Amino acid sequence: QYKFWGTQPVPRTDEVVTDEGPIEPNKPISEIRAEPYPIHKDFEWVTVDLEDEAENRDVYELLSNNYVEDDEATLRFDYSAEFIKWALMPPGWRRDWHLGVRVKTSRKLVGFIGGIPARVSVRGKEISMVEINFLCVHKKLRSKRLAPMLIKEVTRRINLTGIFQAAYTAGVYLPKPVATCRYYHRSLNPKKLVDTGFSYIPRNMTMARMIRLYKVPEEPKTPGMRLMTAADVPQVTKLLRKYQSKFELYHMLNEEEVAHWLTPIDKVVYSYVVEDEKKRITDVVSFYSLPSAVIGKSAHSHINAAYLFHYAPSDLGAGDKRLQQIIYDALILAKAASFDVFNCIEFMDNAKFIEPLKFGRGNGDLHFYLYNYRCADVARENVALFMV
Ligand code: NHW
Ligand code: EN5
Repeated sequence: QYKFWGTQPVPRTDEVVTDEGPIEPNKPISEIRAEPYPIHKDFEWVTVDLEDEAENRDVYELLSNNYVEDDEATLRFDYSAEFIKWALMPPGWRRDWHLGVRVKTSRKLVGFIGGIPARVSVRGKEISMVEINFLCVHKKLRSKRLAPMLIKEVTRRINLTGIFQAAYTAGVYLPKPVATCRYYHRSLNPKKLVDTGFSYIPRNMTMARMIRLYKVPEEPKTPGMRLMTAADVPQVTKLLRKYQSKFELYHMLNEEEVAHWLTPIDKVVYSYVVEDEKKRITDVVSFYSLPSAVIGKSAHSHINAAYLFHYAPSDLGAGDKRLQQIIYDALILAKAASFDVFNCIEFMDNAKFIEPLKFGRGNGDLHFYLYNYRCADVARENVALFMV
C-alpha cells in the first residue's frame, strides 16, 4: 500500500489532521541533491521548451494519446497545444519545471510533469507553492514506477528554487486529500452527449423532452454582459480578490496573473464581465475549453466541454439569484460558442446554482492535495482552487 507515497511528506490516509503547517522543514540549498536522479539507461531527462513549436507538439501528442480517461475509457481529455502553453506559462513560469522523459534512441517523449508557481492562501495563510499538473506516462510504460521518478525529479528542481510546498488535484484517491468534490455536468447538446456515451436517456424521458429541457436562449440575459478585455483587468482583479477572500483554499491572483488567466483566448479561455451604466464592472464569469476525444466508435470525434473557471458575482442584494443569473449567462454563451456540455465541480458557492440550472451529478470526483503541508479537511464550499 502506497510504496511511494508512504515515503513522501503527505498525511497518512488514516491520519486525522488537526494541526497546520509544513510536514518537513525547508532544507538549505546545500542539502538538496544537485544532480538529476538516475534514470534507466534507455531514457533521459529533458527540459521541455514549450516555446518551441515541435516540443509543444510532442507534449500535445503524449497527452492526447495517454492522458486522463473516465472510468470506462469512453473519453480522454484532449487539451489543445495552445491550451498547454497557456496552462504552463503563467507569470513567473520556469522552463525547468516542464520536465519530460525521452527514449534515448528514438527521442520519443514518453513522460511529462509540469509545475507552475502560485501563491496559495490556506486558511488565511499565504504560501508560495507550485501547482503540479499534466503528469503523464505513455501507456506502454505504465506500472514501471516512472511516475514516482518524475515526481521526485520535479520536486528536486522546485526545491532548488527554495519552494517546499505544492498543490495538485487528481481523480484518483491518494494520501490524503484536503477536500473531495464531485463533478457536475450541464447538458447543452443532449443528443450528441447521448450518442457519444457521455450521457444517457433517463427512464421516463425521451430525447425530444431532453432537448426541450436543456434548451437555453441565444443571448445572455444580464444587461451589460460583454466579453472581458485587457482594460478590465484592474477592476476584475479587485472583484475576484474580494470574492475569493471568503474561501479557505484559493490561488491568490495579482493583476498580471488575472491578465494571463482571464483575458480571452479563442478556443482556450472565455471571460465575460457585467458593466453597469456608470462603466463599473460588477460581475465576472469565465470558463475554459477542454474537449474530450471519444475513444470508441462514434459519429463524433470529440465532445466540446466548457469548464467553469474563475467567477465573482456582484453583491447587489440579489443574493443567490445573482450568482444563478451570471452562471445561466455563461451557459448561454457556451452554447452560442458550440460547447456540448458545461462542467463544474461542487465547490465554492456552486451548490446554489447546480440544481436550479439543471446540472446533473457526474460519476467522477476531484480530490485536492497539498504536498508537505498538513491542513485539516476543508469543507467543499470553502474550496476555491482552480487547476485546469
Ligand atoms: S492528475 C492526472 C494524472 N495523470 C493521469 O491520470 C494520466 C493517465 N495516467 C498516467 O499517465 C493531475 C499514469 O497512470 C500515471 C501513473 C503517470 C498517473 N498523482 O509509474 P507508476 C496531475 O497531473 C502513484 C500522483 O508505476 P503509472 C497531478 C501511485 O499511487 N501519484 O504508475 C499530479 C503509485 O504510488 P504508490 C499517482 O500508472 C500530481 C505510483 O504512482 C497518480 O505507470 C503528482 C505508481 O507509479 C497521480 N495522478 O503512472 C504529485 N497516479 O505510493 C505531485 C498514480 O501507490 C506532488 N500515482 O505506490 C508534488 C510534487 C512537487 C513538490 C514541490 C515542493
Ligand atoms: C487535473 N486538473 O471521470 C485534474 N470525468 O464526472 C485531472 N463522467 O465525465 C483529474 N463512462 O458523469 C480529472 N456523465 C478527473 C476526472 C476524470 C474524468 C472523469 C467524469 C466526471 C465524467 C461522465 C461519464 C463519462 C462516460 C461514462 C458522466 C453523466 C452525464 C450527466 C448525467 C446526468 C444528467 C446530465 C449529464
